[in-house]
Amino acid sequence: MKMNIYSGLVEKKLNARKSFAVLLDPDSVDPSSLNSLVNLSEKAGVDYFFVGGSLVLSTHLDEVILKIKELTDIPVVLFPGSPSQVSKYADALLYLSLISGRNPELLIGQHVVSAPVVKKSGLEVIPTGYIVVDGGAPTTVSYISNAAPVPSDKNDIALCTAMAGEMLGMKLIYMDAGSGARMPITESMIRAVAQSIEVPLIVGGGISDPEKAYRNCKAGADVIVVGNAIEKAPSLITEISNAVHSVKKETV
Ligand code: 1GP
Repeated sequence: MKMNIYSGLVEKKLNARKSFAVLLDPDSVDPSSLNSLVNLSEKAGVDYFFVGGSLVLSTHLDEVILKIKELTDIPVVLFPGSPSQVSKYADALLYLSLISGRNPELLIGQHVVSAPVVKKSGLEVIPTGYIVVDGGAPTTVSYISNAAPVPSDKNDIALCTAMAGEMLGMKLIYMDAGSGARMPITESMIRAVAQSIEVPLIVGGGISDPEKAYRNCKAGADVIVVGNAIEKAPSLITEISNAVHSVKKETV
């Protein structure tokens, strides 16, 4: 099994280097916006493209990924909202198990159904414990998952969930307040979780300014994911990338 993306993440964590991932929802990007988003990302030193969405109504996932690949070497990581969002053209797949929920379909059921397709894809598969945290409004992910999010002030629940995920073998923990969340995850929750696990920690949902991205990294996030805010204001790509990469080892 390939482990290039994951070993890169682990190495960066060891060196306290933070990463910035731009989330692209295939439903929201058209060829011209994709072109400029990729160019901006390339110039800004973005580390990864995460591609996926809770719904993905469009059928051009392969096309979007091939286009990104044509324009840049920035790795493409699938962040699928459903088993249909698998493309062999990506570099890796976050194999998400919704460990904050109690919906067996999203813990293991859909994985069983999609396992042969995922295996055949040849993708680097990264087992990821997905923790949805209340972001102040019902988001697509909380509705679709039919699972209650972790209350935003219950750090203990989040950290115990992350610890359990790590001990079950998850290689990444992804804490998400949901796309367009009104309240991004608090730094105190990020800190509590980061101090309880050794695997890299991804944080996303409702991050809309470079200061918040910076504070999240200082609190222990290893990868910051931003989608919604960038769709509205693409120039944020440069600002957030600079903020994330300015967090250096000695300041963490
Ligand atoms: C959502 O974590 C991602 O699943 C990113 O959220 O779109 O709010 O940046 P935003």
